[in-house]
Amino acid sequence: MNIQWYPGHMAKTKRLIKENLSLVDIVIEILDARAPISSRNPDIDEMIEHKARLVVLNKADLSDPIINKQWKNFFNTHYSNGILINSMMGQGIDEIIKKIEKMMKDKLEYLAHRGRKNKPIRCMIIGIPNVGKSTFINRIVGKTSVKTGNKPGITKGKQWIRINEKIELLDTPGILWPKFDDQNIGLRLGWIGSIKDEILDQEQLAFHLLTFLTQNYGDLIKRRYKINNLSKGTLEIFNEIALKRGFIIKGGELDYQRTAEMILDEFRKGKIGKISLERPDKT
Ligand SMILES: Nc1nc2c(ncn2[C@@H]2O[C@H](COP(=O)(O)OP(=O)(O)OP(=O)(O)O)[C@@H](O)[C@H]2O)c(=O)[nH]1
Ligand SMILES: [Mg+2]
Repeated sequence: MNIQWYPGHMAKTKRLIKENLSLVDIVIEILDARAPISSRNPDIDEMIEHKARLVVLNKADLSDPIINKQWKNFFNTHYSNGILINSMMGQGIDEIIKKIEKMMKDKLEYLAHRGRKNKPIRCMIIGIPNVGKSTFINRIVGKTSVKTGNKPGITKGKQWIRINEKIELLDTPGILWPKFDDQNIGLRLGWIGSIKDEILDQEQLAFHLLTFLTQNYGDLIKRRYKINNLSKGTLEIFNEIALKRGFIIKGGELDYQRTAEMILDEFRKGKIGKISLERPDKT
């Protein structure tokens, strides 16, 4: 499965980030807690240079709690910060505001000293498509200020949002990188819904996901799809799931497309269970 994707708007977003960088104090890099390495843009270090950075692992409600802790330690060790959050429900959001204020303490004091209290700290939110940037902003602001959606490519341009008298955020469109050297990165990005479904073969994507899940989260697959024996191979398991769900097309054939979409959808919504696709000790 060859995954290559770099539409024009990605190049535009990269320019947008570069052009606005001088206006911001902190870059908030949002990663997907299920795949913190694959969801990290390798160009980011080069793009944001020495700007202060806060690493946020979003969708921590969908990932494996044990591995979440390991990632938190990993990012705290290597990048001096890493906060686990759930933008849907708001967990971890307060910690972020405190962290931003702490990181910018000197600047806030300096501005207050100069009598320029109303100049806010500006944070740019960046991350790959569908990672939850806009949801995070809405949660932090406490109301729907920007559009969100369960597919990539929702945010089209930049937008400034004031969260309180001290902090202003800049929402940006999701950005992916030109090519995925490692096939597994492409797969994980497909699984978490950061690559448009239309350009990927859903059956292959789901088949690979099911293989990963039976190998790493076998008990969850057994429980969700009532499978007793996982040793029979992915194809057989896939067929069994299709049959159990009654996904059959005219003539009695199994509906692979529908089964594939269902497995991907259930994984993305966390219905199979709390699953991490990457762990720090395997990178
Ligand atoms: N379970 C869960 N879902 C989340 C979380 N944050 C965001 N989502 C969902 O993820 C989907 C994508 O959210 P958006 O905020 O639109 O993502 P985005 O990064 O702004 O996406 P683009 O604008 O397309 O780059 C939506 O369906 C959100 O409801 C989270 O912490 N947990
Ligand atoms: Mg968005």
